[in-house]
Amino acid sequence: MQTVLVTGAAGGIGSRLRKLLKGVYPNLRWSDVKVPDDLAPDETFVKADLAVMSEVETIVQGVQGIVHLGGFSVEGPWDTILNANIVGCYNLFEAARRAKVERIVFASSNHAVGFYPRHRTIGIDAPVRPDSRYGVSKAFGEALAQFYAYKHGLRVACLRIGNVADAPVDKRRLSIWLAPADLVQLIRIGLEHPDIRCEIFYGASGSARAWWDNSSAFRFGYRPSGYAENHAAAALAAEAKIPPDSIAEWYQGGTYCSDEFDGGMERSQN
Ligand code: 15L
Repeated sequence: MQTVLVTGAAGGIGSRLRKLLKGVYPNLRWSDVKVPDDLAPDETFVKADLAVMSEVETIVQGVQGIVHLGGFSVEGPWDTILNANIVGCYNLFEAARRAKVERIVFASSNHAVGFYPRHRTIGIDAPVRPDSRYGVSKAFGEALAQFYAYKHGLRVACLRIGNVADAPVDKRRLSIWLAPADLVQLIRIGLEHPDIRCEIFYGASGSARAWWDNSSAFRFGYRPSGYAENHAAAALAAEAKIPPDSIAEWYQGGTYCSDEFDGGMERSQN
């Protein structure tokens, strides 16, 4: 990988990666709809709106790999999700195909499967069960990945990211926390491993309370360095300050499930 494009450079994960990926690939091209506040003089940045195909075509020129973090990163109104995550993700994959990009690492999310109850351990064979319009857009991105991989030969790794932070911030995050260094490890597997075809990995570090069977990532050599339980005391102390929410606490997606909830199927057992 000579040149790697990373979209979403101004976001929370993108801002961390601008430091963590420095020097890993010879040329890094960063992009976002807004210029990052802390852009360094030695960083190559190209502004682009993912919803505008001509702008996406410009940023993908001459790159071999893409880390696609760009889009709206939480639940939002339909128009926002539609433009940033659905149209934007389609434009990214389609422009990548036209430009003969070899690989994409797609930042999917745990919210593509958020409506599984916490007592279930799910692998990558569980059907998507999005908990929000945002989660639906991530499931759409995973479907695009399969389409472009099997139809057009793009190599894609979809990372169902849990929660990237220095440490798990509450009880739910003890099950889904992803240490920044482990995210880098997963991205590098996606961009570099010779056997990547179209894979789904859970973006989680080690956890005694895991809800996900991440053997698909382990098969590709993923060995998480972070261990959530080391931070349990602080996370549980923070949890004690959060108001009770029986729906959020039942499902893996937390408040993404309880927000706007009127489904009646409270606490689905399966
Ligand atoms: C996500 O997908 C979001 O991007 C992030 O902001 C968090 O809400 C995270 O999921 C989470 O579930 O903690």
